[in-house]
Amino acid sequence: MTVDLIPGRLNPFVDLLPVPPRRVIKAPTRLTVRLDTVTHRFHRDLPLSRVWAYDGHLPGPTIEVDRGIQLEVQWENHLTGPLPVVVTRTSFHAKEGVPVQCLPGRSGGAVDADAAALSGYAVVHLHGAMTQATSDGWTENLIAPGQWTLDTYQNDQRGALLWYHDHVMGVTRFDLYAGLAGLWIVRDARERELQLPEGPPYELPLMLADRNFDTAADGSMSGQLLHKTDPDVMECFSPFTTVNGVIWPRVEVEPTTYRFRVLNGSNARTYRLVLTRDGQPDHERIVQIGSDGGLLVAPVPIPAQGLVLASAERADILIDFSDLAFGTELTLWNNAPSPFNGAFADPSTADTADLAGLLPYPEVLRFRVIDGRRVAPTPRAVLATDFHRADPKELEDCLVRAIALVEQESNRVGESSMLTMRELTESAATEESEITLVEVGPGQNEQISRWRTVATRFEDRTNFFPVMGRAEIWRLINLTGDTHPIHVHLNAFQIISRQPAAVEVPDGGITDTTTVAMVRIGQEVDDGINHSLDANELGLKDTVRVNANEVVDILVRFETFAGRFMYHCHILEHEDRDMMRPFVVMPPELMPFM
Ligand SMILES: [Cu+2]
Repeated sequence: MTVDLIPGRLNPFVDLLPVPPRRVIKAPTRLTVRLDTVTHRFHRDLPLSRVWAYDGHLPGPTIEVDRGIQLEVQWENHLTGPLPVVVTRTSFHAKEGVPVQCLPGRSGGAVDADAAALSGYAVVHLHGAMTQATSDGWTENLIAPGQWTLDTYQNDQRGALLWYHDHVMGVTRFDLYAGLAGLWIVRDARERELQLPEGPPYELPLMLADRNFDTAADGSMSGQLLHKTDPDVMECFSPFTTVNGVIWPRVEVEPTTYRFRVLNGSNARTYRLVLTRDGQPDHERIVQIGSDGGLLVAPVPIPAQGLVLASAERADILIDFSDLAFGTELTLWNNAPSPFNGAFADPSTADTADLAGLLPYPEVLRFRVIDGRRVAPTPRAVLATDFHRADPKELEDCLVRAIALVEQESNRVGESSMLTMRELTESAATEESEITLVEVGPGQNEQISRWRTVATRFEDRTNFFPVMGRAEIWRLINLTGDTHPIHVHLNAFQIISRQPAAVEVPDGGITDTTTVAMVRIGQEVDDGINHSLDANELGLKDTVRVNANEVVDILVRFETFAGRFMYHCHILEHEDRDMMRPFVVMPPELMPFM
């Protein structure tokens, strides 16, 4: 099957990569950012699209602020309805052998009238920020069109690429898809000591996001944004990859080193980015220096298979073009199938469409070398100096909280599954247990613990009251067949371990309130997934991929701000129903009164 079967092909690499406008903040101040309905062109050959955007730009302006500079933002909601996205769910998965999610147009799906009636309620969350609870964008604290809110951002954290986006309860997937996302960069002294490029032309943000469009009566693509799902796949995986709001752009680079701040801002699609020259992977020229929470301890190569970024993950990478002749072209491709489960793919075929993997167009971005300064600064061997990996001693006395990632099929025909994060509590021997965890120790000794479900839905009672300043281990147990990028608000965390697990869920084991499973941690499953941590996952993270057949332990420690926050899956279709839960950080002195 070739991509020629798919109507609506656009020419790749014709538009230049746009750079969102910058707001560079050097002193404490108050900014006003409007949420507006505007038009935007996603590709030279597409009509204008109606979108919702911050300050009229898609993505919104990049806010760049020095560490410790407090910024107030007055978010003014001037959105006008209806939602600038047609939302549809088709009744079939494939059409003439092509999955309908690979095609533009509604594919016979009815328009979701509830989504069409959305008028523009909004709430802004700054992802990756240590923000006081009242400004963290609690999912239910909405502002209507015509209203505004004033939020305070301390920016007192490591230099890092953050991003701000909408977080409205139940419809985050539509509001981000409509365009409500922008970048936020905290800069600190350490990265200046390292003389890393700061700002264009040598530092460029790359916000990736997949989009689809409706078709006009003549079958041509209209600019109308389209969020389409089908009975087999509840997540929206759209065929066209945008970078900074433009489909498959081209960037002209001088023969020197560039710094790219990469974010996967897609609803659901995972990217595994492969850079090729003359059709062959060319990864030696890339080093990764940072991840979600800022600089790594040392530069690392990207994984040989490609740089994997699930929704909301970020990478700070340097690409050295200094050895390349004028006119040389390099291409960035995506070779991650959707839905993604962590399985390998061959990087040498990254330029090939994979319809079964809902990847009709693997193109992402083209680099073209032009004249300019020819310099190759040597990357420094030591990057972060304020961070060390937790040693096993530090973990010994930590409280362990366990969370199961669970898919529950709907009992109503045609309705998509529910995904939930089920908080577990260890059962006493006398109680009925549901999840049995078997850990295989070094001496093949089996350690068995039993757990039962205490919360399944967002509205269920709050169970997590972490004490401020005290480290905890959160154990994420994946009972589903897909990768879930789990995001924790407030402080960044360390990933302690990613372990294979053999998971058995008996028929009928998942109900509204119970979760029955046998999970053997450490037992390899022949699933083609490398269940180990990549070198680029050893820094500070705020979003962690939990692949199929996997248990991931993260070390969290909340500091500075008390209050009510959230953690959730960052596949927006999962977050919206209902993979999200609250937690409350309490200062230790209040614990006796709780
Ligand atoms: Cu998920």
